[in-house]
Amino acid sequence: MALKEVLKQKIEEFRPHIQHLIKEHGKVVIDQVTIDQAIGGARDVHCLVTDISYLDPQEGIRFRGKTIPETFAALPKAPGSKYPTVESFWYFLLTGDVPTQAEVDEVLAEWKVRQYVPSYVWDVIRGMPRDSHPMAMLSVGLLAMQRDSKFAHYYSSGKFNKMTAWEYTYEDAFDIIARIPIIAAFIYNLKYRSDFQNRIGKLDMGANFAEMIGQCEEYKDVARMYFILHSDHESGNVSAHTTHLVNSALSDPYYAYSAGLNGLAGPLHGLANQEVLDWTIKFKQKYCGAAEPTKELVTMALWDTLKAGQVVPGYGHAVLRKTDPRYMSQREFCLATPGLKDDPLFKLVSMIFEVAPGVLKEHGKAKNPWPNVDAQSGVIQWYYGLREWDFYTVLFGVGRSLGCMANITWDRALGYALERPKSVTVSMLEKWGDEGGRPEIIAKAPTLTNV
Ligand code: HAX
Repeated sequence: MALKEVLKQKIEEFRPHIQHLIKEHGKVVIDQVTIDQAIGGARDVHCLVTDISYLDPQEGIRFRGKTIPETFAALPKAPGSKYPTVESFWYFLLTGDVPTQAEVDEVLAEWKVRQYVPSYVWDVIRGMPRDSHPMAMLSVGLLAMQRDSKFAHYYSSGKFNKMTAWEYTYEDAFDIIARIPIIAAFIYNLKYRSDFQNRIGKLDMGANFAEMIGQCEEYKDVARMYFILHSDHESGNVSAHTTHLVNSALSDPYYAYSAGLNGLAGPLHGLANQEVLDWTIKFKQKYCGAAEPTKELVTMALWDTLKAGQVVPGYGHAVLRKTDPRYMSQREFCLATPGLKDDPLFKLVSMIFEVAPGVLKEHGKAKNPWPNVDAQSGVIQWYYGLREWDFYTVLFGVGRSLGCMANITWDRALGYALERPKSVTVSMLEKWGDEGGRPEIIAKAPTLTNV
């Protein structure tokens, strides 16, 4: 059965769960919000719903209930590779089912049809100053295609129906995922090379991307692994949440993911991967000179960073309280890749991994002193000769499109509402602080004990 039909069946089976929850348990309390959470970025407030992935603070991410190693083991692999294709992962993320090879081939064939990028997109990106950040180019390139949105056309057709709206989100999602690696490769070649060729061959997404940016055979697995690992991290992170929020106004997926990419471009979020490389290379230049890096020098550099009031990029996380399994997965890739495991930069990043958690614990601020995904990802790109580190967040953005598009397809299918939390003023908070809580909540306090 075609993917859209499988999804349709699953959506119809799943919808009654949402209707039942709202009707039977709609007023059950699942969290409370404190003043420090209201001021502190809603950290740990349980008020978003997604079934695409779940992030446990100790265990890390599960995609559709599977850990990273389980996901990699379960999915059909690319020909001659230990890694699954991105196509198989997309099927899995969207449906929760491990696809057969025939189902993967269908996705691949569909992406081939959809990955044509209109030529005006190249003109728009070419028209930007060449020193524009590649994330700005990616976001603009995607937004430029908004006129192609099937969702937007459907909405303005006068026949809009909430029950079928997801089908148009799905169409846009497929188009965006098929096109975004092509745009990313174009940006890479425009900025750093000069021979862009839009190779729409028979290859899967990872392999095709590797070829488009002139990479070697081995890099095909790097691209597959990278896009899958960066795809989704439940829905509260800035890129996924922004995409969800913008889409909740029924802005189409082009508007929504362009906004999500702008959030991903923040140094506390996806841009941290370029910051890690920048920090590491500058560390070598400033502290080591011709000498080999040592743990003492790394410790000194970390403290200098912290004393200057800066964050150590690639360390810490808003939810995780242990080493990010996405970090470990990439580290394992490095250890299993002959030249890479002896690469000086990988050895330095491993040394930072040995030292930084202790320094951050002693510093005493970061709730999580362990590395996140971004601490490891740049080293792999660097090793394969992709040394323009301002491009690294674009790679993240290609991968993150999978999670964001799967999420908003389901958002529309389940009719999730316009997102609109309530604001309060500082003087209200001061009053409620003095009074021990908001009066309406204090009055209902006994129910909170059920939390
Ligand atoms: N270095 C130094 N200080 C850090 C720190 C780090 N790596 N991580 C957290 N802190 C500090 C915070 O700045 C904060 O200080 P203030 O009280 O002075 O504001 C304090 O520790 C408490 O922060 P937290 O509760 O532990 O962390 P947050 O949830 O507020 O923020 C961040 C999570 C990931 C943004 C944070 O750990 C950070 O800035 N890390 C470095 C940047 C980074 O690696 N970002 C990528 C995260 C993963 C991701 O989203 N990838 O896309």
